[in-house]
Amino acid sequence: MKKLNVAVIGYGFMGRTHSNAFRQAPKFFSLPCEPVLKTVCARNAERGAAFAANWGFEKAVTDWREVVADKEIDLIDIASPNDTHCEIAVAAAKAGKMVMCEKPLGRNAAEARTMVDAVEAAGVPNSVWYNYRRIPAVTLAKQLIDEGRLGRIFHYRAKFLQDWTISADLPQGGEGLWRLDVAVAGSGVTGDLLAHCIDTAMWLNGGIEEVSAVTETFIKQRKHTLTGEVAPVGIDDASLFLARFNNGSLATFEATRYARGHKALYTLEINGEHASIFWDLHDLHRLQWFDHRDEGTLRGWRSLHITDRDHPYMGHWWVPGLQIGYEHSFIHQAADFLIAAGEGKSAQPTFRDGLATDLVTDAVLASAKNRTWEKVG
Ligand code: SOE
Repeated sequence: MKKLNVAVIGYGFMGRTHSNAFRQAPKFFSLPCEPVLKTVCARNAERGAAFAANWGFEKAVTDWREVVADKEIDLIDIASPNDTHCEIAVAAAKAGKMVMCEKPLGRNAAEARTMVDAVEAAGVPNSVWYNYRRIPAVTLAKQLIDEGRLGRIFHYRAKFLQDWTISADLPQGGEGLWRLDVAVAGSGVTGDLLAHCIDTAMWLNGGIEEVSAVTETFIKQRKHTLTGEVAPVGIDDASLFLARFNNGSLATFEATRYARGHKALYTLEINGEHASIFWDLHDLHRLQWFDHRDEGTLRGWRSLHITDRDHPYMGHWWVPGLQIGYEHSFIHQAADFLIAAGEGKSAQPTFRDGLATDLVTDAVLASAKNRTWEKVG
């Protein structure tokens, strides 16, 4: 089988999810090419070497420019902090490489647009890792909506709640904590958590027309890991917004890292004329479904266990009734990407889809700052 040489840039949490995805995808999916974990790029040489040995990369390098210049590399997968995405993606596309990028695509829409221009000018397959689209229950929700089973959509409701930054002693910046450093991350929960909610929402329910947002930074100063100095915190700790979709439905979105007790509670609910859907990341293999057309005496919320061979992606896994998990959403995306790339195509969400999300997050931040409704650019 044709080999496709992969370089992964970054060796943190996302470096692991992506590397695992490329390792597992060919074992469970029939792919047009075999991904080969050629090179991992890590700023810390020792950690990079350990990562390479653990995941089976042929080598580790410390400068991403080496993999861009390496003629053997076919696909560059960016799993490094947000401030590196744009420069690496543009260079990779110019070198004719396929490019995958961890979300959010850019720190803002201007960066994302530069990245879209680069991959589209080069004509290279691309994709952004908004992994929750490929949780089978969420993919099934998309199918049910596209089949028109909900009828006209009235409401969309999404939340992404965490609690890991409540302590005022937590520093900002550096490995693991760059998400708190606005220069690196671009924004706080808006780009990190709401971006997931927005990506799924626009996939399921179409484009967002306008938003009205409020954000808050609860802890105003934190020590910076790299300088040792106490510095102002520039990220949003919580971000909430109202939205109107192009299809006329109304939405509420909320993301925070200050919801004590919630670790990664991503929930979404859609209310249509005939039916409603509810999904919860903490119970990710279930889709809650209510259909008003059911016989009155038996009408009620059904809890669908998404483990059957008829359900999206599940025919590739074990036997009906046995669940899969979070990491499988990345495996599904790697498989979908490699299948599309085999035909020279991109896999959704493409860089252009990633830009659409960044345009909404920019509008959310502008709305919160200006205290106005903002049209999505
Ligand atoms: C933040 O804690 C984070 O790891 C995000 O960066 C991921 O995108 C999200 O899926 C889980 O939470």
